[in-house]
Amino acid sequence: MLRSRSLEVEEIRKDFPILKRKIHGKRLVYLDNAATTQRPKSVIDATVDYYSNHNANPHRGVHQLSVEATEAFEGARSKVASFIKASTEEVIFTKGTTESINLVRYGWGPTHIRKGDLIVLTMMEHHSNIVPWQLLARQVGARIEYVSLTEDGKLNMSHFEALMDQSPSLVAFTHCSNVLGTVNDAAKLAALAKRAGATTVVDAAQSAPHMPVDVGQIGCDFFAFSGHKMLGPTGIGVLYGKKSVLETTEPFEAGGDMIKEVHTTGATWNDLPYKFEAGTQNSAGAVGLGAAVDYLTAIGMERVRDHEETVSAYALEQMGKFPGITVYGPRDARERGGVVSFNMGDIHPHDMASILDEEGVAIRSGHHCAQPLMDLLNVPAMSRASFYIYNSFDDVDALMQALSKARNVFCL
Ligand code: 7TS
Repeated sequence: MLRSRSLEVEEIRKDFPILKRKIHGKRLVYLDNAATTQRPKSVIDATVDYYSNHNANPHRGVHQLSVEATEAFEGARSKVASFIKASTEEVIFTKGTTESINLVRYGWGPTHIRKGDLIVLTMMEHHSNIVPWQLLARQVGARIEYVSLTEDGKLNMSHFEALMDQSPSLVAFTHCSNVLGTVNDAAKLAALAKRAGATTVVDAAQSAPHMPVDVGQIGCDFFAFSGHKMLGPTGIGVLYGKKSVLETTEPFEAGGDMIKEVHTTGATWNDLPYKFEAGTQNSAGAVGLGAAVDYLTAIGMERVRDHEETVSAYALEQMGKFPGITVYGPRDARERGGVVSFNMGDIHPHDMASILDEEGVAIRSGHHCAQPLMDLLNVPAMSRASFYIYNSFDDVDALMQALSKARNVFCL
């Protein structure tokens, strides 16, 4: 019996073919959802159906298949737009969060950030929300400051506000940390940044898949997330940009479909969002993402959030009782997403992940692409369990049993 308060986990699991797999003869307990989630059959079927029945190059032909492909691609954009409460012209398809943030770095950055300007980041960012800004700062001569963290892994708001007093040009922050699980109050941060005159970029890789999102209510300028972390295919992601901000953003890549007219003397740009979608797009990926949005919407994002909070609270409770485990991030599940990072004694996280794998339990180990945070916490690496809609208390119990085994193996 797979117990959960808010979701029919047993029913949901039936939709995911891979969850029937055995790993080393054991039931697969997939707890690496912050890296990538699994895909339900409806998403797999939607991409197969697209390739089997509707495939052509969207926006490029008047023949029947091209019309169908265009409808499928634009239908997916409409679904994504409703999912985050944006308009379709504000939804740009990209490869994923990383490309979305790089689009802002290259398209918006050099024309808006000048020598001596301040870029504010936080100490809990993923590398993909650090390195693009380091490159931009190096290119234009800007400087970067990082918002410090409190003992329990939340943003130090007095430091954030002190940095706002320095009138930054750009404030880029994660909505939910992929290491600490901390959920930041994006609306509050965006409002403070806006009042200081800054443009805001929200890294939503770990939030959009897990909680209701309304980009207008958040009030940010850019909002980036990945399809593969929300049941969708790999190689498809989204950049939301506020219309007025996208209008002053230069194209990131140049080529087919992003232009209105090209002459030997120059070119003019297509309307939003096509100005940012050069070349043949990953239309099958977009269709798959549309199916993932349908799947999540049918469950309801409030319930997804509630379920993850329940499972995380149970995991935090169990880990709290377990001798020798250090858990990172806020103690209260209401302040975090479905990510629990930990260390046990001196066991290296890679050894921990290998032992857990023998029990069929898939977790991630390493620096989680957040090395500044690892440096701050003075650890080289962590183990991380991350949950989604198909995880239950039983998965947490399986994790705890595997952790007991690890403790015995290392005679702790
Ligand atoms: N931002 C955050 C907060 C992330 O967690 C990730 C991926 C990214 C950006 C980049 O997303 P991508 O889809 O472009 O790769 N995070 C992780 C992780 O925690 N483990 O593997 C990938």
